[in-house]
Amino acid sequence: MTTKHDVAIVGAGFAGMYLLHRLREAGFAAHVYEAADDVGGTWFWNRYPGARCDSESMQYSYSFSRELEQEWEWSERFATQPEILRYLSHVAERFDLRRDITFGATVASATSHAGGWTVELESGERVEAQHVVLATGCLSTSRTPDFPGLENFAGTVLHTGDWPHEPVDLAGRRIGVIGTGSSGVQAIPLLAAQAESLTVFQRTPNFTLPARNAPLDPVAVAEHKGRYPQLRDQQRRSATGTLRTVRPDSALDVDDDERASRYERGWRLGGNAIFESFDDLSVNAASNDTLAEFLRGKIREIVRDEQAVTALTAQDYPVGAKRICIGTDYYETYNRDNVALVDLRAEPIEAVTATGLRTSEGEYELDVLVLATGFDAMTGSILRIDVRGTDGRSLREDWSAGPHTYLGLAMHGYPNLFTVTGPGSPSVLGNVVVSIEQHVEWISEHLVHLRDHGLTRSEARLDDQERWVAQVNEVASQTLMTKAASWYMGANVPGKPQVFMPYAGGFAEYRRICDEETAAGYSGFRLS
Ligand code: N01
Repeated sequence: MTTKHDVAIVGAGFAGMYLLHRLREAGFAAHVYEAADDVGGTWFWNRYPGARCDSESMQYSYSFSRELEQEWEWSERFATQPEILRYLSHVAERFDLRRDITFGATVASATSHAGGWTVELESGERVEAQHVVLATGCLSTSRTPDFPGLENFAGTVLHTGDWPHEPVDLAGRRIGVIGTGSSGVQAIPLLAAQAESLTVFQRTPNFTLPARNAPLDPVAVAEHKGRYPQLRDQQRRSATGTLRTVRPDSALDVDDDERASRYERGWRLGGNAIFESFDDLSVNAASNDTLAEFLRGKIREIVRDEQAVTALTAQDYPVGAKRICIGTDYYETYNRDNVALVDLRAEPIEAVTATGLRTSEGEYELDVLVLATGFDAMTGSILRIDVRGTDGRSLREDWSAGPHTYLGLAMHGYPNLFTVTGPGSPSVLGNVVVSIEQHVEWISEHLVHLRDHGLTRSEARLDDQERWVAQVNEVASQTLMTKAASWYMGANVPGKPQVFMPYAGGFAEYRRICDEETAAGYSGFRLS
């Protein structure tokens, strides 16, 4: 027997969960297919020590339910992974979502036909749906580089993006970590505190800002909750989906004392506050250099070992061109006696051996190897599914030179298929929950429009799509974001096309464009 839905949703993270709720409310028969055993998406898998969000909890949460946002109590400024997972589990309970989610269901393929889509699960089960929405997440396909000899390692190999659910005893072990992006930066201080020794293998130094995480003050929380409607609205009308207020001048327009004082303030406030200092840090290389120098100065102040300082300050790209890291005691950890930093630019990895890791300088003996090596970002989770559009065309082939979408929401040649926070949308460049809510609402409204007008098919027009791709590239080229080998560019996956994937024009502008599309009766789509 084949199961039939109006809408099949892939993924039960923040996006799939809200979409299910929204579509149900609109009267659609929607069902979610989720590979994991429960809700949570990226927050289900990323259970490494220290995992927490770098957007503030009062802002990184659903705004669609007044009751939900009033009743949920966040405990810290930046919520830990377990707390976010508890929140999502609470949301699933509160809105009775699990009854329409099949867990342990990995989608293998999705094939378009005249009546909609056939979705096939890895189990062989087939599902029919008029529409499919890929709510598969931007950072959910973890990536293990092809290290020679990895399979020979006699110790334990762990990936931050696929951390075991049972406790891992790391006490007194000799641990090696490869990778110093956001995941590595969060895990390293906690691993160092447990390990006999911790060796960090760094290829590219990052810029890390102090989180200044703290328990939330109940008075401030009550005040925030009292103003939630207004503050959520402010987030929606911002460039980054946050309450950040950026000073409207250039880092080059003020004298050295004023510049240093603004950066000091941002450093003291923690999180991303330092980006409030000036409005040209992401577009003006000379302004950006002043921030880079300030941050290198902080590293020199904190870290005592000269060799470590040299490796940690050797960034050769603008601040923010690789995603900024938010850490707690990250640089301080290099002052511990049991921590060593290995600069892979000076001594590249040759192989993983049975007993450790060998670089060009020799072998480091290890019991545990932690891979904080990131994700096949933005396109990985979409292309893991064999998506076939009209006339059997393949999304993997169509995107072989980089993703082409219309507004990061839909693709020409793939009618009735939608993506949440897909490439070509702002998604990862801000508070992703705000982006998710906007996409979910746009898609739901679009499906209601189709139903109300007796339409069964919606396909992005090729010329509008190509215009959007050009616009995404044009906007990115006006920023400094393309000036690093980052996962935004697909540069972390060998062989992946190097194009800047998210829309860098800001969330508010993007929302305006999407609203315009709706107001124009979806002129960028062929509806029939
Ligand atoms: O992954 P990454 P991540 N040999 O790709 C190194 C979000 N996130 O999991 O820079 C040696 O950033 C690689 O080196 P290089 C957030 O958006 C959010 O840390 O390619 N090293 C890099 O140092 C974030 O940006 C939160 O030279 C290799 C590291 O591995 C995104 O997820 C927390 C290598 C990978 O860094 C991804 O973060 C965690 C190789 N072959 C994640 N291959 C919060 O909200 C890779 N590396 C706080």
